[in-house]
Amino acid sequence: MYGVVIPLLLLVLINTTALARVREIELNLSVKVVNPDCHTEGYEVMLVNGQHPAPPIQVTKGDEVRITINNDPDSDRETSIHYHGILQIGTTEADGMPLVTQAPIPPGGTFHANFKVIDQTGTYYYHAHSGTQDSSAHGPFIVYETDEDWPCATGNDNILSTLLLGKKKLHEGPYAYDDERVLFFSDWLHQDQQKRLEYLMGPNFADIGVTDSFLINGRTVYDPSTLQNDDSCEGYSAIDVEPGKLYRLRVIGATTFSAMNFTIAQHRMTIIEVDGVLIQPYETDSLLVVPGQRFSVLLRADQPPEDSYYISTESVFTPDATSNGVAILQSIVPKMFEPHARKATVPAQIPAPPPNTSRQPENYLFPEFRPVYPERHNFNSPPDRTIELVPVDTRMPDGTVRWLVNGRLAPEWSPSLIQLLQEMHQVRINNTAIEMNAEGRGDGFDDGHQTYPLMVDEVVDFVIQGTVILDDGLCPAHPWHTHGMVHYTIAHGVGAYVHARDKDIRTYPTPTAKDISLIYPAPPSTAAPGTPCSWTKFRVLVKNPGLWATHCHITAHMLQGMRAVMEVSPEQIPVLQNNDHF
Ligand SMILES: [Cu+2]
Repeated sequence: MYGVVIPLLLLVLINTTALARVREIELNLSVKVVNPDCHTEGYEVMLVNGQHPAPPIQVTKGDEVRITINNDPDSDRETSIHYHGILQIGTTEADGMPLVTQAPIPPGGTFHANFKVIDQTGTYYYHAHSGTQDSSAHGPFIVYETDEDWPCATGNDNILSTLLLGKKKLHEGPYAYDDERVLFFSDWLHQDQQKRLEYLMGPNFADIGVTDSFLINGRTVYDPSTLQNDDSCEGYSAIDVEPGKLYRLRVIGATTFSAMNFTIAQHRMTIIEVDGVLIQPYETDSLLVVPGQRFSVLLRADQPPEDSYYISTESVFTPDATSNGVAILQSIVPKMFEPHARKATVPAQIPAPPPNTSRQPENYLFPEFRPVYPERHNFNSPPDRTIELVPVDTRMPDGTVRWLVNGRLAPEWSPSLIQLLQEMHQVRINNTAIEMNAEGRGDGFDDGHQTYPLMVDEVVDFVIQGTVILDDGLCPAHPWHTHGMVHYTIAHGVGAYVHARDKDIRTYPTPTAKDISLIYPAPPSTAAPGTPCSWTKFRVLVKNPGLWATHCHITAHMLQGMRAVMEVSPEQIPVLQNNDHF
């Protein structure tokens, strides 16, 4: 009998995987009070579908995604959702950047984001891009290579085949593993989200401070004694693994300003993915994750079964910050008729994270990463031109702090740049700004559109210059993110970038496509605020027409102006061609 059933079933499976699917997803945003770290009280934040983290969006490469976003009528704040790392090829209007690719969604409003996930796989996430909402309105966005690579536990369509044929391996590229888990890191502040926004943007802003708790999969415990005294405290997140199996951990750095290093007690990790791109195996026992950055690591559950192992975090670059992000890896032998979930066993004493022996920043930047699929581009070649961005935080006459980029305040288009361009008869790229920049005159900025115009097929290097910040002499790290395009970090250095002297420097022998680059931090100095103190250069091979924000992924910095918009070949942006689209 099986001889008949199985071939039929396989036929069905093969047929379904060949077809791109339409995935319809509804995201309902609303304001709720939550208390994920068992602090004395909860705080008011924006959530997606009432959950934190938000439910994962899972798609297969090539799928068409149709997302409906509803902002609750009682939410009292505008919102928008960005799909971080998804390139939005041909669909800039679905990128979710408020004031740039869309008007913000008002309370009670609805927005439809329709896009295809083209030629991308791996680990991404989605988050609100309005105000400070990204600290809570966020969830994983996973792109599988084929429908067969979906993990069973989270909606594999092939449960029947699993029952009949037994468990099979999951794959991506050359890698195979038994199952996968998500480690979703976020910051938690003991402050209402809207009050935080008012503080950051208002005249009383002093500094962005430190996080109160690191959450792992939406939970930690602020004060471990709560675990004994408060039954309502849900405790730490538990990650269940079966002894002997090989897991892909999808690590998502959804923090809003913290850079954190994490370790898993008694386990080593093999990094295989950075920002959606597969890399050759890289062994480590700790991993720095900065805001917006994702990794996948392979982890073998090879430690004694029926035991628990701490996943612990340590704040990097801000040593006085909390290190209370804790979760528990529990190794459980599955029992046939027992529910799998079990509350993690927590010893009374939470051990301090093990000391990190590789704390020098250069060890965090992984110049040794090598992509699985080699890049054809020669990164030693000169670019067509170089755009230098120098962000400086500045105390304004009204007492607020704003980051000026190349001396300019961040533009605020109303209701959005895309709509302003749509209303024009014809949108032309500013060739003069491009030519002048290529000749070393001007920084490439178009004063008309308040953007940096780029042309498809150009090779453009970006230098992001770190500068000494106000008040404390720090030269902090900035995790810089590009929307709508990948980039390749090719060099970094300390002090000021001087093009004539530094243009040929390369510090990354095998650049890997990414969407987050850490702008190199430097030791504190006595130099005046605004003094250049470190720099990082990344290369963009311009391909995707659209309006693409690029910004520091420390939300406070972005909101205060550390951002710019790349306007790529506007005459080729589909949504600017047919004006009746909107
Ligand atoms: Cu920053």
